[in-house]
Amino acid sequence: MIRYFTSGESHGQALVGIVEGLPAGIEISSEYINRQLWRRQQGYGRGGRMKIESDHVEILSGVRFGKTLGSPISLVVRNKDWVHWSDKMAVEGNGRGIEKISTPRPGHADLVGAVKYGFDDLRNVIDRASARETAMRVACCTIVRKFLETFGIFIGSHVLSIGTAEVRDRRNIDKLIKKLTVASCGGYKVAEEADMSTVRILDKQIEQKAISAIKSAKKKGDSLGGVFEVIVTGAPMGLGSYVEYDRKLDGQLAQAIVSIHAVKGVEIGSAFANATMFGSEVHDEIQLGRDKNIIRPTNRAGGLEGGITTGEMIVLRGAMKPISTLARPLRSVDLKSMKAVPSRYERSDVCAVPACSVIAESVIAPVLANAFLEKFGGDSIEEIKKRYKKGK
Ligand code: EPS
Repeated sequence: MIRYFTSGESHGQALVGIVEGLPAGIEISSEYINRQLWRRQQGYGRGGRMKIESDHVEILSGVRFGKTLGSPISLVVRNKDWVHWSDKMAVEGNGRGIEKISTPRPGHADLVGAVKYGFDDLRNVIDRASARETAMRVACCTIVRKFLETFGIFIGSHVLSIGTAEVRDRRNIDKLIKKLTVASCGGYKVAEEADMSTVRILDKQIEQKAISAIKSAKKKGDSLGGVFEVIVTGAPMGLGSYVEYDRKLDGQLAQAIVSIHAVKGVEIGSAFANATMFGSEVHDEIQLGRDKNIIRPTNRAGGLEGGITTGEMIVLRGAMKPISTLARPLRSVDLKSMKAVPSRYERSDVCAVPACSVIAESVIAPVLANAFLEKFGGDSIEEIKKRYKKGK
């Protein structure tokens, strides 16, 4: 089983990660991980912090001469902003003279986190609850992603909406996705195409609308969320299981996506549209192809039936709520004086949906890889390759 842990505060010295359970022999380099870290930092609507950081990973252990050893892999991404925060976020000392934050932002973890852990300074919550943590998640998951790519499984994503700027007529983008996914590395191709847009939207008109929406939200001191779509190509039939609730791959994928900061909804295939139709209009018929092979002319199920991959493209959507740090304050309460006050503002992004789509690509990799290892597992890439060839 692949597991990973991250540690680190947003304005602390560094983010640290450990990935454990990967087989030996995966080719990996810091350069490869850095590319994904760079992708996560892009997107129109991000705040001043992204001008400070240029995330680079250091691989400290678990890799030798460019290949994984099967042992735990440890990673570090240093926070450049730390130099401005070394007093406020010091590991040693007693914090005397450092201003305490006592006004929680509605929608953030500030209030519930402080009550839960008994803090009188919300900074203790803010810094770990920050989405900065996703930089290390992406770093850890990129190694897992490389493992999947070795077996022809490629993950990509694009953004469907930001605020009310939404791709409603999917015909053109579906055509484009179809064209791009003919290639064996289809998921990668979709990601590459979306990367060419600053908001990762494949429809040019909606892209412009989304950029304008972010601009006007920024002017108003407001923020925006949106919906992104993740696709996976090359996943064979039979990953996951229906036999027990916690082995259902759809449930596991949904958990991974909702675990991303500010993601509050997930959809598998065209689940919400399916719920408005008759069964006869929804279910993907089973037909015989030219070589008497089984084919599925449609994929409304999003590549998953009974918690198991069908061999079709996996399609997942996530809904990100608007960022909860607002320049235009909402009503809040000062927890020290217990008086009504406007919520606090600190530097933040206006919209991070494009970044979120890249994070979603990453966090589903361990879920898929674990299901893959369960079926074709082994201790080294060579061993797994043999089993995959036989069992596919
Ligand atoms: C975040 C607030 C902002 C974002 C941050 C997430 O950081 P800061 O408070 O330093 O301006 O930029 O995202 C990142 C730093 C990142 O690397 O994605 C928050 O409160 O979640």
